[in-house]
Amino acid sequence: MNAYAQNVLESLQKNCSHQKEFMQSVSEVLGSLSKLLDRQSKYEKYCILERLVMPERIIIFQVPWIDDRGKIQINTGFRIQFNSAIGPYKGGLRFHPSVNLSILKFLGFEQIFKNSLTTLPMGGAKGGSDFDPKGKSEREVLAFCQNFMRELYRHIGTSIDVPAGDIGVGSREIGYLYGQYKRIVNSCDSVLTGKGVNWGGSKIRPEATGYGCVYFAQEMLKTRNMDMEGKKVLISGSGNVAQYAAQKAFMLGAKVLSLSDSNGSVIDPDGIDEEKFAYVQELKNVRRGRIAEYVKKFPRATYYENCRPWQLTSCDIALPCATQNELDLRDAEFLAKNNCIAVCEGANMPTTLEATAFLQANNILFAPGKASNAGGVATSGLEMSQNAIRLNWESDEVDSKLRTIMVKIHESARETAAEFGEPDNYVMGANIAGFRKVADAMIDLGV
Ligand code: NDP
Ligand code: 2IT
Repeated sequence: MNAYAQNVLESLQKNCSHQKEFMQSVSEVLGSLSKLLDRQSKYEKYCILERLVMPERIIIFQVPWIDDRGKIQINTGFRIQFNSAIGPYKGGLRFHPSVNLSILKFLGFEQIFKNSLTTLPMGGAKGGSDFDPKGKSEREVLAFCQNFMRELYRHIGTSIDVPAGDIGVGSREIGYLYGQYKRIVNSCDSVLTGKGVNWGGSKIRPEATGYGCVYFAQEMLKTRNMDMEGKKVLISGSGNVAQYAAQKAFMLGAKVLSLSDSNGSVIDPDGIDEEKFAYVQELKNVRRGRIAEYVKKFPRATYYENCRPWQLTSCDIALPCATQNELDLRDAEFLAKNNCIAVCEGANMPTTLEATAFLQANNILFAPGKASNAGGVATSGLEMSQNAIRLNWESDEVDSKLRTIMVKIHESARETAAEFGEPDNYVMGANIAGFRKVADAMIDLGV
């Protein structure tokens, strides 16, 4: 590793060694900037790495709310405003019991480079709470969202910080959050993205992350003269990203063999089609049920309790779309042994560092989430544009802009990687391309 990057990493380690996910994402990024830093001394002169690894602002707040038994519950709310060099802070909110500073700092840090890659002017942020929406009533979710926004509203704004969804925050939660924001500030200023289409949302935003991930996979396959037709695809997760990755994959002729949730995985040897997709949408988005139920409706499928999909059957393409560190070295070894062609991340950092290194060493195409799942935030950027001009674009138009952005991200990651002598290294290409734009902006803006 470049000596400057190494020094920054070591001093960060002294303060943040307990923040494992954050250290993991920083070491991946700094590691892959080495060749650029060897060539360019200006980043060290301006202390860019030291400034980049420290959030510009962290907001932590109390969220009290009243449950259905009338008891007061208290959760912690967070917003990490990581970097605003190229635009207002932008990034999702995650509601999940595992949420802590390490996880949100890793997500906010990744978001800086991802947003830079989208070609749109958006800085990096992330936020959320350790609140668990699972098993809560509609009223409890509403109460939590309203009390979360009761504090968050003062820190956000259309030119300041624009939150959106992530794990546990979908269109229902965005509605409750935005409703409360509007009530407090008396302004329809569209401060969140992922809104419903009837109240300022963009068409294709729900689909965007999953579709974008598959568009990126298509581009990677093209480099080997292949396409999605007839490919066996394993997908983890069954939430927003997984659902639409599955839909786009089968629309392009692939056979989607799996979905999962935190309890287990389903393998469907016949593949998921439009009818099964509609069933999963109703199961997960309306009834908020478990993926285990899938096999009752489609008995040719098998449910594997407490298993992730990767070693349950062989595949050509793996799309991890659930959560961080859900594909490890042993999974990677299994994929390689069974001639997997590509792993394209729909989730944020789902592949461990060891698994990534193994996949790359074994000539498996590997796309890091900051490139391949950027379609979600890119379409959030398009939602901001539509809100600013007070117009709504049709689905075809948004989808075609999304497709163009994913092709450009692929091109820029690949061309940047080639510039440094490793054309297939999408991790290096995405990190350098995303970093350069932000770092040069930081230099332009002065200290
Ligand atoms: P959802 O809440 O809609 O779905 C999350 C899915 O992942 C669910 O199936 C959930 O299962 C599963 N999951 C969550 N945590 C775990 C865990 N610890 N172990 C196993 N499974 C788990 O979230 P999204 O689909 O929006 O997000 C999925 C991933 O994509 C995340 O990494 C997110 O950061 C990333 N992402 C999302 C974007 C978006 O636009 N929504 C954009 C870019 C990235 P269960 O129901 O059991 O919890
Ligand atoms: O991780 C992500 O990019 C998201 N959760 C989407 C963020 C956004 O602002 O749309």
